[in-house]
Amino acid sequence: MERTFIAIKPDGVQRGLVGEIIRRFESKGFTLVGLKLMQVSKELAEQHYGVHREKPFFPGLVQFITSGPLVAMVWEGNGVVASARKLIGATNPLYSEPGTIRGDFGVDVGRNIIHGSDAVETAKTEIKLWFKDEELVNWTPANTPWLYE
Ligand code: 3AN
Repeated sequence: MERTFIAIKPDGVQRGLVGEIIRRFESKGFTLVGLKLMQVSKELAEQHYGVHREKPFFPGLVQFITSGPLVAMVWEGNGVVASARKLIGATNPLYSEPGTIRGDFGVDVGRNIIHGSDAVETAKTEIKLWFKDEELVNWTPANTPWLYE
């Protein structure tokens, strides 16, 4: 079963959106297999956003991600990587559709509430970066026969 890495960034935590965001993933039918509240180190932030190292917004992004508690999660389900990106919405919340997390709750690309892996391979790398194997739980929710044919 496919898995993706999702992080509620410090703005989402400070704004009290943790419950709302988890509810959206649960209601959709995805399974939570990893969850922790953490203060992110500069090293982890720089590794996670390594592809953006040369971008002008990189220092501000690292500063922001390390500025307060963040909720790191792994969600599992059929096509969860692409589906989570749809639930999250476009990178710039001003262009995210209403009904998406960023579309409903954000106005600034530098404060876009949530991160979701952009591809299955990226998800594998990010899950390894953020979680130890023993922090992930393999389980099958009781409602599975009502979610999958
Ligand atoms: P996404 O998070 O939708 O995959 P990326 O990977 O292009 O978007 O960007 C990673 C993060 O970098 C974004 N979530 C956002 O926080 C930040 N970011 C991207 N573009 C900008 C920008 N022009 N100004 C400030 N921050 C940005």
